[in-house]
Amino acid sequence: MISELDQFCGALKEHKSVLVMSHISPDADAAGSAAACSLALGALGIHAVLHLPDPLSESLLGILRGIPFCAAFPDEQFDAVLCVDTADKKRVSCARPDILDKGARSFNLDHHHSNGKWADCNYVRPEAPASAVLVHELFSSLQVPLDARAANLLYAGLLDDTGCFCFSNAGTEAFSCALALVSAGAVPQDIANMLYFSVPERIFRLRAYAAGALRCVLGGRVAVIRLPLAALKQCGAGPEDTEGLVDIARSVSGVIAAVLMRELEPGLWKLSLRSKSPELDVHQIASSFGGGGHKAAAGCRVQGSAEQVEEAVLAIVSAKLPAAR
Ligand SMILES: [Mn+2]
Repeated sequence: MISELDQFCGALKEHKSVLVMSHISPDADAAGSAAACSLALGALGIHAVLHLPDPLSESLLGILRGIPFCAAFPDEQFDAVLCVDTADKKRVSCARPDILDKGARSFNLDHHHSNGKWADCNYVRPEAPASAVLVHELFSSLQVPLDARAANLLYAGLLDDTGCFCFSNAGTEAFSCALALVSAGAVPQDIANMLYFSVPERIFRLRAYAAGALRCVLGGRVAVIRLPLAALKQCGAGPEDTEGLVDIARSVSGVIAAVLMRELEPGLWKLSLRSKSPELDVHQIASSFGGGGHKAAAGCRVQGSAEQVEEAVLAIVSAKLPAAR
């Protein structure tokens, strides 16, 4: 029997030119996995262009060093588009999103629970700890040898999506993939240095602000951080600098659910939700606001004043909190 992955790869190989993209505000798994896909297709002689239009943090630019990509929409025709780590068609980051409806065959490779297999061809495995793991499988299905460059890109995605192998998705699949990537030449120390130990000063100002703004509610089991637009401005930081800030709330002892509320524009908030308990599914909470993600990490957008948004989300969180032990 031909596997879902082999079918996906077989269909992908039929194309001569492929535009490779990922999701809005890409993280290391999105950017690293998409970049590795472009290398795999290139190795097969397919013309693959990596398109990353969103602003990228210094860390991600470090991970992508030496990998060609374009921020502006490439002025050429593609017979296929490959979207990596993107649960929803509306979340594809593309300078010309109409390409998804213009006849090019669409491919969707992802590990989000909320992925509704929205493309013409889909390889979606929600139990995979990172899209990087799926791209690693794609290399073997396409019979493309994994070189150190691709291994480093994928290792960055795997490391980041498993919270440095700290989250509930850090199981045997994550570790066996890590072993394969390191065997193929990924250098964990280099990737950790780029992703976690090259933090610009403005981000420390932002972290200091976030730590100061932290409040523990609902008996200390939920931590909330509000990040209004003015705070970003005050720290000289941009939206791409807020990645990982929710971990300050998650790190507090006794906290089961962490909520980062970031103001996108007056009256509109982006919520990042994290759960430390297998009994609390934050994907469910995010979906009740039209968002999504994973059981332990999810996000959504909510309209209203800071007080209204916090009250609305805490009402749902408190209803779903597992009983205190
Ligand atoms: Mn991912």
